Amino acid sequence: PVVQIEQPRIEARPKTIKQHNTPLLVLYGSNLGTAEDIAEHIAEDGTAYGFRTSVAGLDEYAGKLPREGAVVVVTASYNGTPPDNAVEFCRWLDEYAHDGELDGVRYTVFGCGNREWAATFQAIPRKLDDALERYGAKRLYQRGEGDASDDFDGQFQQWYQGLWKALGETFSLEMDEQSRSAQEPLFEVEVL
Ligand code: FMN
Repeated sequence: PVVQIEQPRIEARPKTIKQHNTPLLVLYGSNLGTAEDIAEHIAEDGTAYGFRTSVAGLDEYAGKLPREGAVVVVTASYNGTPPDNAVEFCRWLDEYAHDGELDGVRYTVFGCGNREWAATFQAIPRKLDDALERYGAKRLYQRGEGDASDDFDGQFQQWYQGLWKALGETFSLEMDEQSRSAQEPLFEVEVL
């Protein structure tokens, strides 16, 4: 079955807080736009939280992950293989990356998947999460999994709620928790 996913809807945004300019790079692996939309919204919220944000497809950063700030990866899988704009990134990890190459990189991963592809559910997010750690990057926050055949939005929200706190702790930032309710969703992804 074809699963149609609506554009994420912005519910509320963090108020602008102190501009600390910590770099936040949000990378996506996406064919149909779900992971890309989520990446864009994470970046927008990051800007509102005072980060210096950028968003790009994973392939643009093959072999070039920054050691300053944080990297958030949002990616889908297609029959266990990478989305079109993550092929080179995965090839770099498979064939060229070596131990210690990613020392100093801090990252987290959210995977967009669908359990109807049971054998390869979350294959690429899991692979990237493992490989980044193996080559020396530090996971600053646990990987999240969204399942489009289930409560994708709820699963995303649960992961997302802890993301800014983890980033704040990693970089010793004063995140203004009173600027918004921690329980209030920033946006929803509806699976139709
Ligand atoms: N999800 C998985 O977890 N594992 C898969 O192997 C997988 N294969 C897919 C193959 C096809 C042809 C399609 C249409 C979807 C597949 N999915 C799989 C689900 C997509 O990864 C999921 O819908 C994701 O949100 C799509 O993200 P995108 O819109 O950013 O491309």
